[in-house]
Amino acid sequence: MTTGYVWHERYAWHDTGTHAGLLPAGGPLQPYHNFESPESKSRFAGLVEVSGLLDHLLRVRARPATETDILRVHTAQHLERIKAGSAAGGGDAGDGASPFGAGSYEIALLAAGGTIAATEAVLTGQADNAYALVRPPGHHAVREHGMGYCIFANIAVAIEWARATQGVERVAVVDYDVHHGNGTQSIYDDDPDVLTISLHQDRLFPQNSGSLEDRGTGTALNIPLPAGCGNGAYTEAVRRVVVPALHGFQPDIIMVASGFDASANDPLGRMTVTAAGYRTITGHLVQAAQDLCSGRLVMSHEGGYSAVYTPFCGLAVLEALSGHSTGVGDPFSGTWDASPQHDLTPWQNEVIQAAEVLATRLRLRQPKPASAR
Ligand code: 9RB
Ligand code: ZN
Repeated sequence: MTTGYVWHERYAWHDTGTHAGLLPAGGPLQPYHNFESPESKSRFAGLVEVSGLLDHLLRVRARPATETDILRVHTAQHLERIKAGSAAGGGDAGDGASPFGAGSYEIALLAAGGTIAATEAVLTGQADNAYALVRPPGHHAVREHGMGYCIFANIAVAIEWARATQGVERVAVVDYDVHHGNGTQSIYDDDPDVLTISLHQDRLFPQNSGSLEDRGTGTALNIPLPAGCGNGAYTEAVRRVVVPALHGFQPDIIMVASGFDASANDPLGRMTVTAAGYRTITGHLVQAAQDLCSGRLVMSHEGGYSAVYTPFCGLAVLEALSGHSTGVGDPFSGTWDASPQHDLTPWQNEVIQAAEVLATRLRLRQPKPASAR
């Protein structure tokens, strides 16, 4: 299997400023860094190289998205505001929680464009699947503004590029970041050709979206898992809800919002997924892509704030995508894999059961017959 891989050092230069985690520093808050700092992502990129996996991946060059690419998804006002703010030394992308620095406009274009480049590698057959390790993330950004650390909706920009230039028609988005993929969902709320599936911690962020009842006009599927879910709940939800929904939808390509903030060591999420869990989830997605769309699967990096653990979760995902094992494994597995928190509980199962029902009731345009695809 050939797996495309995007990383650009410039992604680490996106400056989210001096914070104390989520909050601006000051008063009683000693300056620290923003949770959304370059560390977890650049250390992931470092491990991809040091583990030797890089030698088994196809390096895909990141390129900036064009204004045309961005404007297929976002308003001109949003683009102009980010461009001007970035040129003036920095600002906030929209919600008071998405700070950016000088030059972040160009870096955000490179993040959206990196996701386009990964998608292009897969659609042109250079790669079977691909991983875009980009920053800033994208899944909270709505058409009119940024949100939750996101500036532009990287995956939506890549989807619209693929639909406008590559003849792609039906796209499924699977979002396993611990936060609700509200931005991607809102962009496709009434589009029967794009299915958005989000697994997330119930009412974490944004606090009032992503409930089971939140279904857009029928093309969104939300699986709001209670805090405390581990590998059991996540892999069951993917196997019993996500995979059947994908089979019902029959996408031309599967896009994945790959955040590692549901991991056992994350400061923002309250879940306990381990590298083994991410490996299993990825295995299910790779299999679904093989069954449905010639293996076409593109992942774009979102959250994940444990600087020490995110790299190993990411490596597990890349190994599962490429089919190559580095032998590095998960040095932390002894700490977390034996935890009873991985067992599926009745209250977790209840949510998954409810979502299983919803997966059979999506309002989707009939797929074209296989002979016409
Ligand atoms: C807002 C605040 C947040 C909370 C969570 C995230 C996670 C993003 C992510 C981002 C920002 C505060 C809106 C604090 O990882 N997504 O995948 N910020 N929340 N103050 N205010 C006004
Ligand atoms: Zn997140």
